[in-house]
Amino acid sequence: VTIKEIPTTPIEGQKTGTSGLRKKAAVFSEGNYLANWVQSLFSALGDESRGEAMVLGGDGRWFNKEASQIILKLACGNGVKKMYVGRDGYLCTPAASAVIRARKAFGGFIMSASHNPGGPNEDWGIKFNYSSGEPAPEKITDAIYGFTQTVSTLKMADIPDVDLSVCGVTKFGDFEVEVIDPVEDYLKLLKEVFDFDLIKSLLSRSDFKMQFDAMHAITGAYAKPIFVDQLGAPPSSCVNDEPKEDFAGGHPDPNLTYAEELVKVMFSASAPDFGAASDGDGDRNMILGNNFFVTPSDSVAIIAANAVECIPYFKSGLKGLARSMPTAAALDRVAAGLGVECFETPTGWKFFGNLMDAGRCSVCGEESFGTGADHVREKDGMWAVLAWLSILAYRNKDVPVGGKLVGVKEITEEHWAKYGRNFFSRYDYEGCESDPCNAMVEALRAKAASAKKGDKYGDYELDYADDFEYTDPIDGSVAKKQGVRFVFTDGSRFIFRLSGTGSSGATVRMYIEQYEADKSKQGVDAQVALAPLIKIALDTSDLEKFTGRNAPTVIT
Ligand code: VG1
Ligand code: CO
Repeated sequence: VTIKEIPTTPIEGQKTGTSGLRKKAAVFSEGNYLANWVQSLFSALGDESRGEAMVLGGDGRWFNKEASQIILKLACGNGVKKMYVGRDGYLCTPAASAVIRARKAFGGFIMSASHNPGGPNEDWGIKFNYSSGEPAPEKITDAIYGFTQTVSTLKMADIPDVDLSVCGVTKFGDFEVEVIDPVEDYLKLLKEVFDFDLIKSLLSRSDFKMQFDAMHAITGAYAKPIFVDQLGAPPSSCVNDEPKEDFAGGHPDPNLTYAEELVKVMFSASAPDFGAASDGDGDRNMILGNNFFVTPSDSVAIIAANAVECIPYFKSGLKGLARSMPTAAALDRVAAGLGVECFETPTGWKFFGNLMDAGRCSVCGEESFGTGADHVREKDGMWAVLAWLSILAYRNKDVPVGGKLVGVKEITEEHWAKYGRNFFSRYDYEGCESDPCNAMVEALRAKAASAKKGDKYGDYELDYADDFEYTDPIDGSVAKKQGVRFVFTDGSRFIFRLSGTGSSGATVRMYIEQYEADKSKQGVDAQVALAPLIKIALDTSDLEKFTGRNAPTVIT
């Protein structure tokens, strides 16, 4: 195979955010934008990836097909020996993590901008994951960024495009491309984690109905093979389950705003018993019951509390739990109950991997609809859905058909009654101008620095305020400026941070949490319970003055 040395010049701004590099698809597909970044990755890896196998897949969005061919040529040109590629370039993010682990690959590429819309006028993204299937740590993403500033030559193999539509092996000299079924390795793993017969006993009941919404994105390729073919659900229980390059013009983010279609069905008189949706790349999930929404912070806590009993993979116990800092502390209460460690990490999945590799974390989650476990090193939407179905199946296994089923709402309320309820809400202000948002966070930082214990904020008394900083307990690396938080003496908090996954402008995220132990007060709507604290957070931040916004674009 001939390797061509193609001259190139650095392109500004190729810095990785919370989860990979994300830009407008038009930017990525222009000139050497993608090739520069991929070449810089190989330069950062040095000889590490030479002679190794790597994995490639993505969420099926526009430009993935062309991008796959560019990446294959660069991989070959930089000495990679073998590439495993999901058929049609498909691999949902957790499946990519599973394939890296199952095939003992050196690492892999995930072509996705996750929950961001797709298409020629929307977003594209790419992420590199290491050999245990985990998103690359900041050390390596910083090194890649360094190389993007000096890259001058692309090492591209002179090979033809590979047909990715059929499984099989194609060889080019010593280099090999194997197109694999995108479901197989992942399904095999899920079968090891869960009791499929137990779940099947629920999904095949005539008195249980579920609706899974793939939002026209990648889990469409997984929904039918798993829920219908393996678990006996009727085909009508999967909707929007054909992956589209532009996600049918939708915004594949499973929350109460963007998963509108599912939310309508689940909050209607004829609602199914269980509803779920996942995002563009299949790592997020939203869980709904009949006329009921489970916040992601509660969801991970409920899964953790029931895992040992209901999920075979955890039968010998949980090693520890972890959540990102803005995630409500419901999980901490479960950890305390189980007598295991609970870690508080910065936002983004990359911080959980070290804890899992060290055998100190079994289940973890984020408030942003991310839930997962140590069977892979990514959050896993399908896994979360199967975990909930396992809990429901277990709780209802002795209920005769036509009897009163224990539902998502009952399970959640029982959980609150036992552990207390952590009211939680997140406000997103999307598409703001960057400069005023940065100024607002700077001002909040200054306020936090000068705030004192005992300061009064309405009825709340300050315990401490800071900009969250995390020291990784395994490798000692430090992540600074991860969110400005004001924490009160009763554990209530508000937090502000700027999104690191957007492709332009700024998104402000405001997180509000308040604990309620009194059972009689737990049934209140979260917006009502949190209203006083929300007002205090908005006043303290001067958000309206800085951003000009008097309402968020998304409320969770
Ligand atoms: C958001 C979420 C974060 C999540 C990240 C990637 O980041 O808040 O919890 O890990 O997206 O999710 P940010 O920086 O925009 O707040 V995904 O589904 O894009 O891989
Ligand atoms: Co995602």
